Amino acid sequence: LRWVTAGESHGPEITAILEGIPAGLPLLAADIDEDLGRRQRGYGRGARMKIEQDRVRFTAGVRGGETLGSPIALVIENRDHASWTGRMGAAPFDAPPEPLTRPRPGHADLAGGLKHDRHDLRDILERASARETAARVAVGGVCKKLLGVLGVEVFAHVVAIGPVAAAALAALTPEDLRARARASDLACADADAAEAMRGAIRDAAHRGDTLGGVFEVVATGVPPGLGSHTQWDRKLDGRLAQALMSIQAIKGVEIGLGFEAAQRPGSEVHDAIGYDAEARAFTRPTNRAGGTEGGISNGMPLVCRAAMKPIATLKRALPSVDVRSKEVFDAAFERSDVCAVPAASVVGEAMVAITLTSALLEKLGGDSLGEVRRNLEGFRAQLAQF
Ligand code: EPS
Repeated sequence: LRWVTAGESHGPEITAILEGIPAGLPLLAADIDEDLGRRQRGYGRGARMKIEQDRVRFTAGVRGGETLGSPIALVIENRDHASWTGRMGAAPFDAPPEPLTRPRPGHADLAGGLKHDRHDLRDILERASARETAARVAVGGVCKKLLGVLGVEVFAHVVAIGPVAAAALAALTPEDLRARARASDLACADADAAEAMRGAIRDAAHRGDTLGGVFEVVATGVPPGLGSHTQWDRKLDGRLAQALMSIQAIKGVEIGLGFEAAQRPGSEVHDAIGYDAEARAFTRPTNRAGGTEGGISNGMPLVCRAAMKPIATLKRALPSVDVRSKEVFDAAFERSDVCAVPAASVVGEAMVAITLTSALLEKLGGDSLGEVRRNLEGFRAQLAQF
């Protein structure tokens, strides 16, 4: 599987090209639009989301509601571009737009300006913007469609916003967890915690501040054997960590117990192995490994968490330096989200789906949906004989 995205936040559109999806997968724009809508919602989002109404347009790779096996091109319009044509068009400007010269601490503005020798920091922030994640969610939507056909479900839920954490929800089935999270405007399965989270976001907004948090991505129905112990860049846990860490504002990733495993003795970390003769499958009474051992999926649900820092665009801005005059000023502020953790959780879902699809197609091969399915059935029959 190969994919790239292109597009600036206030440019005309966001684009993605996805190559390697087998032919014959039923695929409708509506399948993708549902996730695009979820990414836009969520308590704590700012005014920009009232302007955008993200919808995908397939411009290649899909015909008559099915994939062709050729590269799939996905396009999402930036409605806000209409207000930016004089500042974001590709043709030379009639009059140069006012440059943005006061970098926001925590954003890519300064590091990117230094790297690319751009003094109008808009040249950096337009691409660094999390607007790009709309394209990731679209790519992830295609992957989720394929995974769904193969019995793999991926969903995310928010487990903390700022200092407010959701209760441990281990007693819930994945289906319940998913349903509760989907019903929440914070994507949080714990309704009491969600109420406190809303309060924390309101307080941060009043202070002109922003809030981060933690989301968890769960994948069920993942067959054992994805990824590999044999090489560093083929390890599934490493690939998931990279995929999640690459999301804008993510500063930490855990799989299973994660950092907590470092504090416990081995007897309270590793998952004992059992065997269910009827199902002809190995079983685990616990899933503290989070579904991977040795960089390979082990058949248990995959559980990853990602920590998001608070958004760097602060109404009550931090001190910064004007990159032209070198004078100290407050950092630039136009408008911002107060908290985008629920949105980031939808992006996390997409990144895990893309990573799993990639690993699954490596394991199974196949150029048509029928071939992939047959290969999965064959592998499952092999596992039952093991
Ligand atoms: C973002 C700044 C805001 C967010 C944007 C990410 O946009 P604007 O500068 O237009 O107010 O709304 O997120 C999206 C547009 C999106 O679709 O998620 C940033 O600087 O990263």
